[in-house]
Amino acid sequence: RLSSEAIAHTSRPYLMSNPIEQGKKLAAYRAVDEYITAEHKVVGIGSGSTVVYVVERILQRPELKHIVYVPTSFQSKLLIIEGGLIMGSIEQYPDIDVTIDGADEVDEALNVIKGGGACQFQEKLVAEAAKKFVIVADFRKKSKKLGTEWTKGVPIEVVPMTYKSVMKSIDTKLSLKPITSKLRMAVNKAGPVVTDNGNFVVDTHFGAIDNPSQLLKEIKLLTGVYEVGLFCNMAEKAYFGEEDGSVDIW
Ligand code: ABF
Repeated sequence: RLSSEAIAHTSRPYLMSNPIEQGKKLAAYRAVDEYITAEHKVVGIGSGSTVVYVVERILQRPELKHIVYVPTSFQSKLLIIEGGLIMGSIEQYPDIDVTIDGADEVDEALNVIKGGGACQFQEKLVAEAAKKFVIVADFRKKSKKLGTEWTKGVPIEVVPMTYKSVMKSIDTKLSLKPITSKLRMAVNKAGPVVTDNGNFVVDTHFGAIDNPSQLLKEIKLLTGVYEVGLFCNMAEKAYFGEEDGSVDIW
């Protein structure tokens, strides 16, 4: 069982009877059961509320206890520690067997928007280090085209002193014009959200994104950009827990 501290660090606003919460759990359990085996040595653990169920399922399978788990955020570290699992760093374990993580929006080509939780840099690092990268999400996250469905826009992590200049570059230098871009503020508005790496986040809405890989390349070239919440050509599978209790697998 996870402690109340670990659970408090997740944004888990619904009760288990809620279909969204049920969807997250269904997707997470199925992905763990199909992707993590006792032969694995190192597994990457994503961030967000769906990943809480990934760790919950791992804890139900004693044969997975010897595996080293690499976190992607402070929240993810807490889940590993509170679950009594073995934790390792990306420096110690640059070769990961499989990483399972959540998403904000996923298209049919498995391009993904991530970073709603401001953890996209470490999430990308741990996803890239993995032989297999798997997404778990509830039914709301499926999208015909990125930027059109359950979207919080594309989160861009920036070096703090560059947030204004990056916003200007986003407005003037990209082939896709943004609809809005805003510095992400803390819930109490007392200051900006600061990432686990000490950076800020600029949330940018583009509307429908026809070519996510191209947009990713263009944003990465802007001075001050640390990482972009677009994950293209990385995921090999995505599990979506549905309202009717089934799991849709892409
Ligand atoms: C992380 O958590 C993020 O990259 C993504 O923004 C978010 C998904 O959260 P949840 O599982 O709570 O919907 O995976």
